[in-house]
Amino acid sequence: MSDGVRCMWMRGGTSKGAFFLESSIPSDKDERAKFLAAVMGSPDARQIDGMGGAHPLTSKVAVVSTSERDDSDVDYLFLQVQPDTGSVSDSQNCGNMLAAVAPFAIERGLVNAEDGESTVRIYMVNSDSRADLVVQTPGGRVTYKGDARIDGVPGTHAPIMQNYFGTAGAQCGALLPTGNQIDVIDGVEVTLVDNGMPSVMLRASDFDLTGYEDPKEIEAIAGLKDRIESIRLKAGELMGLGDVTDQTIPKMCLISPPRDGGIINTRTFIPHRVHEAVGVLAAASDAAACMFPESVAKGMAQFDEVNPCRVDVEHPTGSLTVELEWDGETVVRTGLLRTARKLMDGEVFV
Ligand code: NQM
Repeated sequence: MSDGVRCMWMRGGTSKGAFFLESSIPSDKDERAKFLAAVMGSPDARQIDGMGGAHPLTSKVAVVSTSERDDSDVDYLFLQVQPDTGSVSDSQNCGNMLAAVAPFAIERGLVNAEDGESTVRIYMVNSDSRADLVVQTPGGRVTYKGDARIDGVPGTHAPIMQNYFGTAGAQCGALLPTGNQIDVIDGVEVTLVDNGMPSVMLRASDFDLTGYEDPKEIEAIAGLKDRIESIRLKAGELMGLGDVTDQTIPKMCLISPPRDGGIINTRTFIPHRVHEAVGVLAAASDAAACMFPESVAKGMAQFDEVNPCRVDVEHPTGSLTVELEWDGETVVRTGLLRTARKLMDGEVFV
């Protein structure tokens, strides 16, 4: 039998996956990809011979190390393992997994905890930007128990506050990568945006959808995935991301008017399966796009002009609250509440 590799399995927000110290996995990129695909049991849509949960949201990896930067305690690299193909991509960041990076860093001794609350300063390698996370640490130990509730996760848990800096244009160079509030691709009006997650906003009604359909219902509509993918490939070029065929960005967000007091309602292709909720940074990007009066959200988005503003992005299983702070031109801070939980600490065998 091969040797086991130390690994913690954690839920971060509405995602879950493997958390490794960088030093415990192969450093060569190809070797690392092979190793992680084997950990998850890919390529195989069911991931039956591995730990993955047969969905992109449960086939995620966080690689954490001590940071050499003055402004950060740890570096976080996010890797997405696609269940069916086994491809491993570093093209995107993941704000849900990020929620668990902070407690993981404390649990593994990379960061010392205070009595009460501890702030972990994280450099996010994928998007070359930073976030400060506040973790509950009574008596200097991480607790996962608490009263915070996030939609898409049953029960309540300890709050983890996330403050992101420098997310506007992190991967595309500008909050509106083409400089336009509207672009037209394949005859469809879109808004291209990057507030930490390159995203394409589309009106659900342009695809004969209400926008309130269940993710499975949307995935089953004949021809829809192909239309969305055709727009995605062109949007990737326009956003300066190059050929995105094998990348997990940009995300494709179908929007419709909010029904529950939120700013907008969403159904997001990530980019091929439809999210059961919404990605954290995807929601941050969607909310930011809504602030532009001529975006595709015109006539749908409901917000007032306070700064920082707090808005709810509606999704299939509830809503996600995003706080945006502006400097007049762009977003300078994005705040989000998440929770996380340690599920397993041990060794994984490939
Ligand atoms: O947008 C899913 C998730 C994500 C990404 C995805 C995320 C984010 O919900 O910050 O968290 O879009 O692939 O975990």
